[in-house]
Amino acid sequence: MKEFIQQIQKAKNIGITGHIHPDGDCIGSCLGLKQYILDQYPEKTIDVYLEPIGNEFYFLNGSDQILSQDSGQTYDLFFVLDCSSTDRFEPFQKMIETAKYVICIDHHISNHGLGDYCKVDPTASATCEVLCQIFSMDKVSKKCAQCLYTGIVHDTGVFKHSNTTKQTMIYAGELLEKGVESSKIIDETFYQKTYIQNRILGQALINSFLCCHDQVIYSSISKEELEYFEATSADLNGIIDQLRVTKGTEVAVFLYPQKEGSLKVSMRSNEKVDVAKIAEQFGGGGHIRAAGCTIFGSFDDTKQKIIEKIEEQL
Ligand SMILES: [Mn+2]
Repeated sequence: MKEFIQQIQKAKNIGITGHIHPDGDCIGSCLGLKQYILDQYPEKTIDVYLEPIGNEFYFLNGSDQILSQDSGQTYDLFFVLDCSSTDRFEPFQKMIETAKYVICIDHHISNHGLGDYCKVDPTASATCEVLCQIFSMDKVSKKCAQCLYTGIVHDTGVFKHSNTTKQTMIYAGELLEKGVESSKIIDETFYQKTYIQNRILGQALINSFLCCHDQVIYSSISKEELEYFEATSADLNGIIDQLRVTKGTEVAVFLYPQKEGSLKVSMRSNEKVDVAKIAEQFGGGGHIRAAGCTIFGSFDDTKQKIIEKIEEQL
């Protein structure tokens, strides 16, 4: 990718961001890209902008320098990673608009092109995997590899989702060779849960019910429950994946309220239903088997709308 290297060489200062509610792939790709550029061009100024990240990711190099608010700076080059639409980087939109050149790197099938140059590979398991394609592996340091490996681990659900290909494993193997602490990353960033996270997961499982001839499992967490458990939206990661493994179900849906009064809808499917298509109809996006959207409305109305769309596909 000539464009990638040329633009980096030209730029004095570079901004990097990913999507709101940053997950492992978003954080890993942003910090991995920063590290990769710094390893080769230590003189460049590179700032990563993300909403606050979970402390399980603090071991990644550069995580302590992440900026969570628009600094008002103008950048020569801005990278938007793991983001399929503009509302997904909304807190930093102004800086992206004023940047001289914007490169988007992503793997969401719902990404129809962002920025001045856009590289989207929907067959890649993670944005970190797309970065593996772009980077020269011999120039990837251990610090960078830790970030990329974390992203791949998270978006593949530890190499278990159907997006895990032979190529994913080849890249993961190459990253292992860099000295990546695989067990630590998998245990401490993926499986470990805090007491609060476990309790709210339990509540979500209790709240769940089956519908559409037991093919759909549906659950939600209310604002009152979030307050009761002293949980934030970051504590809800992983609930949808636990719902998905309910034997006999095809689709899992999970809802929770966001700050602005909207509802966040996460969806997973196992074999048939294209949940990205449903999410797109509500202005969201994602992948065929994992997608999400934001809906303004009541829990009941939203439930009806989503179930209707799922039923069309079942
Ligand atoms: Mn991703």
